[in-house]
Order: sequence, then structure tokens, then C-alpha cells
Amino acid sequence: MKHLINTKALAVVVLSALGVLFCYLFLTYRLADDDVISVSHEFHLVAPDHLQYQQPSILRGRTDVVTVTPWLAPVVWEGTFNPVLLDSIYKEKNITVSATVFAVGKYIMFLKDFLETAEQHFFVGFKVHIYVFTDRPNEVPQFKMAAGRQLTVRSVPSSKRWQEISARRMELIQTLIEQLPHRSDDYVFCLDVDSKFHGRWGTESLGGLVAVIHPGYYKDGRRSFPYERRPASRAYMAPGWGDFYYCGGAFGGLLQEVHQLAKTCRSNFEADAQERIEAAWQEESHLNRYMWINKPSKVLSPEYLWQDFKPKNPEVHIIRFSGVMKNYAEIRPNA
Ligand code: UD2
Repeated sequence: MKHLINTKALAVVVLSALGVLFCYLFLTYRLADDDVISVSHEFHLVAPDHLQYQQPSILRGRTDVVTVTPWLAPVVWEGTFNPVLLDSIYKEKNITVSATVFAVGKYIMFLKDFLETAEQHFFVGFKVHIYVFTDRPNEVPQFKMAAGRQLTVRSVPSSKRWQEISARRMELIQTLIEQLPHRSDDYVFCLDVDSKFHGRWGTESLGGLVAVIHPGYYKDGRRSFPYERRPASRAYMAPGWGDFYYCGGAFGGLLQEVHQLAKTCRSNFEADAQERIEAAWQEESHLNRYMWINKPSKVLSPEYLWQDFKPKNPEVHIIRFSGVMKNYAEIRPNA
């Protein structure tokens, strides 16, 4: 009996040693080949051989703004990235970038400019799929898109309350992502239609979970952010909480990350509604609560969502995307 146990123990030791040896040989074989066994595509950045670009400095860079969050996510400002390098890296990955945009009721009037300027500035040279959600599919402007870019129109019901239109976007984004083919390195951005692109919005904005700093509050203290302040709401933020105030008008990331965000915000919004609570800024409040707990892995500066009525501040070197001026009383079903 004792002899049997010793033989068994010996077999376990020998098999374990063989296992370790096999792993070691396999790893060294693959790594010697300049390869990596298995990494998430999002973090595996392969630059093409012999690419020429300006030498990056480790001593000089933007000093007038913060370019990294306390949880070490990059904050993207003009001057912090090399577009040639980034585009070359992401070309290798053959990514598709989707965008969702809602044009319900009179907001259809903003769609033409949105789409035309997206064609000029949003992920130019990449595969782009724009999903337009509207109750007026016949009024979607027709125009020729560049090769690799396409547009899909989805019909949605109209509503008598703008708050509902804005908030229901999370549900529709969740459902859309569930219907898309799930490739691990595809991205989606969810954007407000009453906006135009004015400058490059490209690969520098890609990340797992991407939030945009709201242009209206980036100089303010967290106590004055317009978070939902009623503890009864699932979007509640206490006075000492909050990193930044993020926009509801632009956010994105990898499909699976945005799906999780949309699903959570939708279910919290609906649970609130059951108790007759509507957060101060609808889905924007729920998004801010979500990002407080689930920190974005990339933060886009207010260059990525400015407002036309605001003069450009000195730290904003380029406006890439900006909300147009609008007359709420004229365009909302309930102003
Ligand atoms: C802010 C946010 C917006 C949303 C809202 C709170 C920014 C720049 N904007 O904008 O994203 O979080 O607060 O709910 O951060 N829409 C229609 N038809 C309508 C009403 C709205 O299609 O009748 C869609 C449209 O895509 C629009 C979006 O919902 O861009 C947001 O509505 P908004 O622009 O009227 O909201 P606003 O300006 O208060």
C-alpha cells in the first residue's frame, strides 16, 4: 500500500515537472519568434516595420492640461498623440467602428450636417458603420459614402417627451449591440445628432470604455456638477463623489463594454421610472454614475464635444466635434 502511494506521488511530481518544462519550451519558442502567446487585441499594439515618425519626447509635452487620470487612463488632447503612428497600428487590426445616432421628430433636420461632416472627419480611411435611429426614415438624406463606409437606418417610434427619446437610446443601443457580430476588437461610439464634426476624430479615441469630458463643467468642482443628487435614484452621486462630469452626447468603446454600460443604465433608468423618479439629466446622470464606479479606460478632452455657443478656451487647440446652437422650444416635442 505504502509502495503504491509513493509510486503515485512520484508520478504526480514527474507529470508536473513535464508540464512546467513543456510550458517553458512553448513560451520560449513563441517569444523567440517575436510573438506573444495570447493577449487581448485591445492592448496588443503592433506597429508596422520601418514606419517613420517624429521621435516622441519623454520630457516635453502638454503642460497646460492634465493628460492622465489618477487611475492612469490617458486624457486625449491635441499634442498628446501621433495620428500617423496610431492609424498604422489600428490598420493592422482591421477594425470596424460603428456609430449610433438618433434623429427622432424634428431632430432629423440635424442629420444631414452630422453625416456629411462625419464623412470628412470621423475615422477616415477605416471601416465605419453608422446606425441612424429615426421615426422619419424617408427623410434620411441620401449621399454617397466612401468605400468601406455604410449607413443603416432603423425605425423607432416617436415620442411626446424629449426626455424619453433621449433616455430610450440606452435600450436601443443595448439591443443593437446584441444583434451585431461580436468581434473582440470592434468599437462603437454613441453620438448626439445635433452636432457637427470640425476636425479629426480617429484612432486616438479608441479604448475599452471611453468617456468625454463635458465642455460646460471641466473647470468646476465636483460639488457643482449637475449629477443626480436624490439618494432614491439609482443615478445618485453624493457631494464628495465624482471624478469629472461626462457628456451623455458622446461615449463609446469596445462593443462588450458599451453593451454593459447601456444595459446597466437602461435597467437603472427603468427601475427608477417604476418608482416615478427621472434622474436630473436622464441617461447622462446614469452614465455619470456608471463611470464613477466603472472608470473609463480612455478619457477624451472637451475637444471631442464642444458647444458652438461657447468661445474656444486657450487649452482647447482644436474643436473636433461640437453641438450646434438650437432653439429648444422649436425642435422638442415638449420644450
Ligand atoms: C444633453 C446631452 C444629451 C443628453 C441630454 C439629457 C450633451 C452634449 N448632450 O443634451 O446627450 O444626455 O442632455 O437627456 O452632452 N433626440 C431626438 N429627438 C428629440 C430629442 C432628442 O432625436 O426630440 C436625440 C438626439 O439625438 C439628441 C439627443 O437625443 O441629440 C439628446 O437630446 P438633446 O440634444 O435635446 O439633449 P440636450 O441638449 O439637453
